[in-house]
Amino acid sequence: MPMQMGFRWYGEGNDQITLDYIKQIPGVSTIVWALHHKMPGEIWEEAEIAEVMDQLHKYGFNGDVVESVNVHDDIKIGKPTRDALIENYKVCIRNLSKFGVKVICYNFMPIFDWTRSDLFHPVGDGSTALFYEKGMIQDDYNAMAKYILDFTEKYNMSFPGWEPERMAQLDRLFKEYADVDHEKLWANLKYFLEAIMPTCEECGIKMAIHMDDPPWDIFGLPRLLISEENIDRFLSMVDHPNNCLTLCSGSLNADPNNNVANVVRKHCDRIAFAHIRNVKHFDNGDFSEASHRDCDGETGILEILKAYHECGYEGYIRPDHGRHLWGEGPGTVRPGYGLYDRALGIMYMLGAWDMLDKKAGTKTTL
Ligand code: DNO
Repeated sequence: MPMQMGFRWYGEGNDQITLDYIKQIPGVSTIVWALHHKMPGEIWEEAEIAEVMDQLHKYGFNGDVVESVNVHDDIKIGKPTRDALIENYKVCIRNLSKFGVKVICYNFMPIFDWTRSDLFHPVGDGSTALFYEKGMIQDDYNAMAKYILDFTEKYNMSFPGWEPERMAQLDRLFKEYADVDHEKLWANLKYFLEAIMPTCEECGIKMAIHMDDPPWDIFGLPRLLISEENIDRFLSMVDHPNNCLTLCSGSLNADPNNNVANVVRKHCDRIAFAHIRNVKHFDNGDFSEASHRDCDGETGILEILKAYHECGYEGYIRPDHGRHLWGEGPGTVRPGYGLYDRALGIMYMLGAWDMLDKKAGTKTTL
């Protein structure tokens, strides 16, 4: 099975980009989807899954990859309620497998998912992109959350991982995480994975943990998937073929010391899902997201693609955040998830991939 190209889609009535538009991008076979109305811990019902699958199949897409089935904070904190929540997670795995899902992307970041200080920052060419100003993500988590939530409220959209119901309880959540240090979070991650691995094996589903974004502790909360060393630890901690990675190049390389191509070469068989995102670094620790073109950032996009090609990568890949172009902006597009730059990203990746095929005398049919 060759690698498959995916495109993230937020669902009917929840994404301005329609499936018939996505269909016109060359090479896309997989829609990366989720039931975005579900809170962490809730069961994904079969009928709800079937409805989305029918929409995808009508266009000839598969729905092999779900991003994300979010993990409840009680599991991350290690509260006594976690066992019942893990049982619910297993039901989700079983239900998804009945409709052919192969990969579940998730993350194990305490409280916050991806974190940025500016969602539409000028890139300098008339477009905008997600931006992280280090100085602004220091002490005041309420201010940062308010910025994101005001945005979602103003434009009547929700962001996965930023559920207003959960965000309304930030102070309580921070208290509950007070004694969760790195080691405790590792132990809770291990407990969760060991509990679900038999179900994953039985269902043929790979659990693919997303890198922490950004890859360092924020607001005093521990983060684990932040470096090659910690990825090694994660994979050997639960050394099971269904325990895999969503290797997000941009999240990992937000720390410029991380060499993503090295991780690909070392762990290719455990990467179920590849996110390709480019990052431009500034000396003071700030970073901006950039086009997928190699020279527009420092993530090493070509070297990463070369590593995947050399390893005979057989997983799913998708362009990750792009810039907002040609009239895309607040209210018309989800930050990072416009149509145009992600489509350009796919063409860039396929161009590189076709050339790698040509050089190696191989052929990938996408
Ligand atoms: C941001 C995404 C993340 C990712 C989750 C996975 O755009 O990369 O929100 O989907 O962290 O659980």
